[in-house]
Amino acid sequence: MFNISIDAPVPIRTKFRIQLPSYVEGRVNVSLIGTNIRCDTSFFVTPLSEAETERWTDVNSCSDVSVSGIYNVTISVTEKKEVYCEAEVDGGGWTVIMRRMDGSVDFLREWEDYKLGFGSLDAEFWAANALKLHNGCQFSTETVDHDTYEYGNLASFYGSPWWHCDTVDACLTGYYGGYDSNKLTKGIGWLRTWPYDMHAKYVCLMIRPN
Ligand SMILES: [Ca+2]
Repeated sequence: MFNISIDAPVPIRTKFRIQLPSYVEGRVNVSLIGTNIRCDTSFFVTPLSEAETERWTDVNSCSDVSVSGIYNVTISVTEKKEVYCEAEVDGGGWTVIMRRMDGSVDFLREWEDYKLGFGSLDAEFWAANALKLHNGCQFSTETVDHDTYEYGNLASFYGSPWWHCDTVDACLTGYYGGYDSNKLTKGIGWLRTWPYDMHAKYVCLMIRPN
């Protein structure tokens, strides 16, 4: 059991998972028919699995793996694709579609980047085809306004490309680096954790079939 404190350090190279208090954990405002989605945010950085020996292994899906790591999964009859599978959280079987952990990748990107995916499966990334997810609202980026907010573009105002509707309740693609008085609305936030003084250092967004 870990004591939840914002000041507590993460044991280096230790494999563990923190049970988050309910107010920083929850379901992202995105629905997907036939699929579960889970979003974990934390004020700590969760060490990645070091299952290097499993890398490149062909599997049908993340449901088939028992150790978290990068696998070559079957997308269709003719196509395979590398993805990061999470095998330990809540029974496993998750395909990770987004992770942020150190600020090494810029998430304030254009539409095409979000469509194709970017970053590194070893660290921070956005997985391709994630735009197929939707919550009834369309995905917006800084220069592509698809939200229903009539006075402007929330993705631009909050520095966070997302499936924004007419308000912002998730800022998972926001600026990595915490509170900045000049960037009040820019940070990695989730419901009540933002936009004030609690910015997540770790985000993991993942999906699995029902
Ligand atoms: Ca708008």
